[in-house]
Amino acid sequence: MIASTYCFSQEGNITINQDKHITVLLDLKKEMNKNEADSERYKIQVYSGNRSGAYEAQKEFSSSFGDWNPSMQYETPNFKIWAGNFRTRLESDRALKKIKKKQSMWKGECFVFDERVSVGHGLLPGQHELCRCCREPLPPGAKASDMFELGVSCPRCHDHTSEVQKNGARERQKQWEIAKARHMNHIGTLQRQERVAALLPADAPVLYSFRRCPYAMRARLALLSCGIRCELREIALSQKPESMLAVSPKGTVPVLVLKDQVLEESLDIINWALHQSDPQSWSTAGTATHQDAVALVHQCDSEFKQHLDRYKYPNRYDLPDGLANRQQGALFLSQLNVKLSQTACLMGPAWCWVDAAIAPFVRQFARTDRAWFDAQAWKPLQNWLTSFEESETYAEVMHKYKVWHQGAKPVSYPATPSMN
Ligand SMILES: N[C@@H](CCC(=O)N[C@@H](CS)C(=O)NCC(=O)O)C(=O)O
Repeated sequence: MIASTYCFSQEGNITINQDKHITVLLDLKKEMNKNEADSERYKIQVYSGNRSGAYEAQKEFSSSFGDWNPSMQYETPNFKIWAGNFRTRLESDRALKKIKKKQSMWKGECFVFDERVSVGHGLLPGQHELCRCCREPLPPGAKASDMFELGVSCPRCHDHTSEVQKNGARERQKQWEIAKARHMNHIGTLQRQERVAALLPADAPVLYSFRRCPYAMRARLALLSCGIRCELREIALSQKPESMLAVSPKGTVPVLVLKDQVLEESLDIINWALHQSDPQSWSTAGTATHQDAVALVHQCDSEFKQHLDRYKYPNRYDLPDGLANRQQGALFLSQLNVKLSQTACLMGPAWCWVDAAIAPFVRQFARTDRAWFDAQAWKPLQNWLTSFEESETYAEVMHKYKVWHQGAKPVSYPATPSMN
């Protein structure tokens, strides 16, 4: 990159000949910044309350501070408006200062947060912790209250969440503690990622992936089970990297780039991985139930996935709600439940590729309305899903990586040196 500056002090003219790539790089950097994991950023909560209040606050806020992209989030029991995505505390504090007191018509206190910490309006001393459940500032003395449970409830939200929701929060907290105990930073510090990257073989396969994509999850599960370490490139679906599209123009994840071939289908990746080595005996090939296994996964990927998408995103399909599709999807889940009431896993006593291929989709379905899912008479299915979500494997598979960009230092999947 070359940038040259000529100053003509006499005339007071300055000509800057800027390499055209600089603008492109700056745009790219801006985009990267936007995509970086929110958990590493500071945001400002400007509203917390009911839905209509949230819309109102969002509208009002956008008219003055549209650049800070106020977005609506739902965290039981409140709708919240979060604005900005600031890299440093200083930046967010400056932004907070600009949010005038007049806007305190918004219910509650405006504050900056980076997961756990907040400050009050106008930078008055107001440092306090947030409840990890409702993310509202903890009232004084909250921690001594019977209604306080770390990660689960505080006196403010205790009566607004059901026991099922509290149980969900307990699980989340437990996962977080397990990860912490294993020194597995949820966001993965750079130094740590670099250390693990050193474990990558020179010709490691490259896996383009997206953390929450169920197809990518199943591929990562298989790669982990088969002991295949890859260079992981986390992508943003809204901005797929050129290098990925160059090898796989269809633009879906996962994509596994090998020395001599590119695998663009999650099931092909699973097959390939199982052919390399199968230390956990995940393969059903050659067994009497192989055809059933393939048929079950096919049913998941076709009918069930269609219902899942419509249940989850009815708006995208012009549906008033997703309830009919929930009912249809539930037929498949009942079928799985019957299987799981006979054996611990879908194809027998041990977890195999079929469980890995289907569990990420059941997870998505369950999370669309956890209370509803938990209320169904599907104990075996619920236990199967919970033990998956509580496993170390799951924690590894769901490790958070920064969005990859061309030129970034390679990062390893798995992110934990001891895994595989
Ligand atoms: N049949 C493919 C489906 C993969 C797929 O649809 N992945 C989604 C993410 S969950 C995707 O990449 N969609 C592209 C997009 O949303 O732009 C596979 O099994 O790998």
